[in-house]
Amino acid sequence: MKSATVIGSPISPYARKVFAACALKGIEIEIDPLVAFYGDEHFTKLSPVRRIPVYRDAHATLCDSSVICQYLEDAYPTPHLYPKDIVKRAEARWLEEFADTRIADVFAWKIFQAAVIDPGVWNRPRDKAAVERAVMEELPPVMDYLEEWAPAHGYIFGDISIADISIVPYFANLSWARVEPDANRWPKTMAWVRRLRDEDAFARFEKMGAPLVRTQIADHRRVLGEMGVKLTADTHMTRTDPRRGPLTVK
Ligand SMILES: N[C@@H](CCC(=O)N[C@@H](CS)C(=O)NCC(=O)O)C(=O)O
Repeated sequence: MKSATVIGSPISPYARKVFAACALKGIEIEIDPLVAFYGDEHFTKLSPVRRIPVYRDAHATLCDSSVICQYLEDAYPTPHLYPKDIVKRAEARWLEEFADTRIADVFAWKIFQAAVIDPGVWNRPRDKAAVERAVMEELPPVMDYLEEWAPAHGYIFGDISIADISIVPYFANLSWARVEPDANRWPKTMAWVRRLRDEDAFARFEKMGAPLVRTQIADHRRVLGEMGVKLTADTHMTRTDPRRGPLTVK
């Protein structure tokens, strides 16, 4: 049995990208559901930029979802998550990069942060105006671009690839911020996203994240344990005060 530990809360789209890759590769994971910003000193040793997810198996301890997914592909080549065709592979990597940067910027750092993270982590009021501004001005160009790539059937490059895995988790965070892009305006994208969110590799972890958004951070482990999630015996979340990591750029 292939097994690994992933440090990272199912609330994080980057963590769910890694969870989905592990699920598709048949890797059984134990989760330390560390919420971003709450890592202790031992976590800083594993992740010097203090970001989740961190992946650990018998051979490696790795930071960064893209590095982790590439490692999983190298270590466990089937099923392939990167298209074999060189051009498609490069395009898939570009879409991964677009997800990790621009989609993250709008969906996570602007919308989800103002709606959920600011009140839940930083004790700041929910900034409805900031959410509305991002939804009106910044979301549409991202959705227009995705609509160019979204397939009418199946997945972007035939089989599920790193492109699908990287993009789709952000839509759950958008739902948790109570934002649903218009399916009439972006029909292909919203149907493709729905198909993937219904797949076990995504749905299972989205189900773990959903209740946590409405749960006190101190109770996350208990709630996940009650859901039957396989948790690590130890946690890197021994602090109760949140701290931003050292990176100022996204
Ligand atoms: N490039 C990283 C980004 C990971 C990331 O930004 N994670 C967020 C949570 S979704 C985090 O840990 N933020 C903590 C911080 O910025 O201090 C990856 O792909 O894993």
